[in-house]
Amino acid sequence: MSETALIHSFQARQLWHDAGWRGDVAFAVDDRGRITQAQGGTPQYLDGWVLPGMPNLHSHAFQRAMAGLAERRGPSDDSFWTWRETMYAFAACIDPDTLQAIAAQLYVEMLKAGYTQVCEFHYLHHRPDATPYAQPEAMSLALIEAAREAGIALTLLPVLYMSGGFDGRPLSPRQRRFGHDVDSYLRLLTTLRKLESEDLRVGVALHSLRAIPEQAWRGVVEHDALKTGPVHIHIAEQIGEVQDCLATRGARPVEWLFDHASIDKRWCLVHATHLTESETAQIARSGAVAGLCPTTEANLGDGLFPLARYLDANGVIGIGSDSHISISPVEELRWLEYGQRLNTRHRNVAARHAGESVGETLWRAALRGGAQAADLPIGTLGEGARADLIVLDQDSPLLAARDSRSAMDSFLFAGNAPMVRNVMAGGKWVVRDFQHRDEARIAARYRSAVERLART
Ligand code: NGQ
Ligand code: ZN
Repeated sequence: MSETALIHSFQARQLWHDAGWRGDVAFAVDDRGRITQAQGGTPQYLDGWVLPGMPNLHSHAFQRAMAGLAERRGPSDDSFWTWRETMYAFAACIDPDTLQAIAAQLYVEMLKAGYTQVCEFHYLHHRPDATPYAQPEAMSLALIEAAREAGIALTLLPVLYMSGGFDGRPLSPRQRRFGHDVDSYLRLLTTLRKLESEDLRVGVALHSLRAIPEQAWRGVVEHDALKTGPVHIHIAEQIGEVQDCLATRGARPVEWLFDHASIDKRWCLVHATHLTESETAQIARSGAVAGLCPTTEANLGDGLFPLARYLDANGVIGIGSDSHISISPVEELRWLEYGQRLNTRHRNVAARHAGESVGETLWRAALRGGAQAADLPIGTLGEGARADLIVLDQDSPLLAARDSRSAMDSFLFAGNAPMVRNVMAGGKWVVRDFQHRDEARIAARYRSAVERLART
């Protein structure tokens, strides 16, 4: 076979670039699933709005199967902390096969919704009794396999989780299966890094400041293993966490973090909800990504991120679906904007300059920040990038009579039925006419897995 036979050519009626929509754009995809300048045969015409797929920078896959199971009021005032107890009880029932079944279903749903990459913030490492699996990386492998089945790019972030509170207290019985000492964690990281490929990046996650004892901190953040690749951490999500940090460490979480690590573009600060003005400016200046998860933050009653101030300081944002109460970049971005509108009683908050579109501003920002947090060549359809794209449904009545000034806002604000019709991930059509290539089998396996869980 000649080399050109492996190049697939496309012609898009409208293609999204960082600078906006462009009409009648030709592009090609090579056999590695990357965008190439080279030319292939007759182009396939994409008769719709074509956008780079969205990276999902924060996921705890197993939590998808408990979506909707924590919405009934308990005996006391419900909060993030009571939700966490429900989540821990649920986490105790997940084994590698169940995790793979849940994650594959989740990743299929992500692709159908327009996410073409996911960062897994993965801490469910050991058996429920906290002993390691025969293969200590068994749970990580379940996630890798699920991503392969679904066809989504994965940034796996094995989580270091050492203590159960800011005072360095030991993990509670239900947290013990998450735990590592630094050496066993580094062994896991080394094993997983050997598996890196075009579709799999391995980074580092520190669960939170409260999960790393103060005396272990320096050894961890200064370790060579953290000198390259992405580093993600949960931070300042709840007021209780800010108060505990002040009480035990004499500083607010973001303040403490910046005083005890060199925070730069490799870092993703997940949630970063409760910030002072100077913390907001500091994150923006550092170039780190603020990993926003608006539907989860709403569901858990976290609070609202200071979006306007942060964007004015040129802060980098990305979005994640976190607890997976909702799987849709559209809904994340819509909630991000609507939270700000409800809070400020103004409109078009994310658009900081007259004439700017909210939808375009947010999609563009989340592509850029998501790609940075994922540390993969994604988020653009430029030369060498992964061919990760979504094609909107040209038959959707909501897109009728829309032009390049209005299409993105109609996509993000007007749709209830999904408008994502076709999805290419790594150069392969994984979703065609709203159907994932393997959705029936993956859904059937998911159904039996959750039915099994419901009986335990
Ligand atoms: C998690 N989720 O690790 O899944 C956390 C809850 C914690 C969110 N923070 C546990 N949304 O923060 O301790
Ligand atoms: Zn999280």
